[in-house]
Amino acid sequence: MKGVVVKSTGSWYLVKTTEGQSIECKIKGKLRLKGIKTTNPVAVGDKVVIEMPESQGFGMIKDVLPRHNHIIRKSTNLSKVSHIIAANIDLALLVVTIREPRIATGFIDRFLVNAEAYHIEAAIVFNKIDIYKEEDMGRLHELIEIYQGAGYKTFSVSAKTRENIQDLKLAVQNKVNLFSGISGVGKSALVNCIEPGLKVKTGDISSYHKKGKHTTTFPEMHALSIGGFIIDTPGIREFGLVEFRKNEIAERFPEFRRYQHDCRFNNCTHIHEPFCAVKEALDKGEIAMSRYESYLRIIDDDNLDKELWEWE
Ligand SMILES: Nc1nc2c(ncn2[C@@H]2O[C@H](COP(=O)(O)OP(=O)(O)OP(=O)(O)O)[C@@H](O)[C@H]2O)c(=O)[nH]1
Ligand SMILES: [Mg+2]
Ligand SMILES: [Zn+2]
Repeated sequence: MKGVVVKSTGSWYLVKTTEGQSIECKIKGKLRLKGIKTTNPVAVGDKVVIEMPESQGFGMIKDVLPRHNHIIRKSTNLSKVSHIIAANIDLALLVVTIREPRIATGFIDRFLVNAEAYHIEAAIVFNKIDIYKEEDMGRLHELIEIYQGAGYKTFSVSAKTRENIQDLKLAVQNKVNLFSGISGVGKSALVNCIEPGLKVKTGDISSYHKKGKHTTTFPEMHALSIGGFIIDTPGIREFGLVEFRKNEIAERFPEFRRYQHDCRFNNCTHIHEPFCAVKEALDKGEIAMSRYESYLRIIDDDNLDKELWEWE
């Protein structure tokens, strides 16, 4: 039988078969994927082949079909072992809020660099617009301008009042969507909004107090009645970019890509070289200063540097 992994707790996997059955499964013996060292050989979104031995009440995953992409998290920045968050994603949505908890642009930019590296389309969802004060609205419009200018879709929604949920629904329809973001931004609340029948557990706002506790503890894939799926994930704190080379980073900023061919030097780092088209675009306001600063910060990352010596 074939199916897709919709939930994984580490030792157990819930597989939805092509016939629509949900079967609890374990992994068969030494199922290992070539190339990547991971703590989990099978992730949510994986398409798998399972068998059901007569004598036992659960299935066995015996093969994982080739992935068209996957998104990885490192347990720590220096760790060599990665954890696959999800596989076969069509659209990665970063859910953020201007308030409760407040977003840092550096976090958004690292997320986007990651998605670009995996060649996964990304978009940004600003949630909780119902509680934004006037200055938050100003910040919201600033951020929308920055990210739409860089080439990303943005959504400004409220899971509470359902404002603009219809736009988000259209964007996720018939796709496998990954909902990412720090704890407490309302990822699960948005899943419930898009598919009201689900009743996914959401957090209690009084217990968040900036730091946020994790309400969702395992990635889980939910089927949508309009077609498609949403993979709801536990909150993440940061994105390690350790496997990147310095000269790869600029490539992951789509608005830099538009200019870099006009730089005088073809190995231009866009930092100190003369006749740099990226810096000229920055001076003209065609590239946002906050994006350029994120680029510099990522390039300066000590961990990234250390890793560079091993990779080059
Ligand atoms: N005012 C307001 N509150 C919201 C909105 N969306 C979510 N919340 C509240 O924010 C809190 C956190 O929501 P969750 O959906 O549990 O957040 P999450 O991102 O899934 O968090 P984790 O599962 O811990 O990663 C809950 O108390 C929600 O009721 C919104 O649009 N407006
Ligand atoms: Mg959640
Ligand atoms: Zn340049």
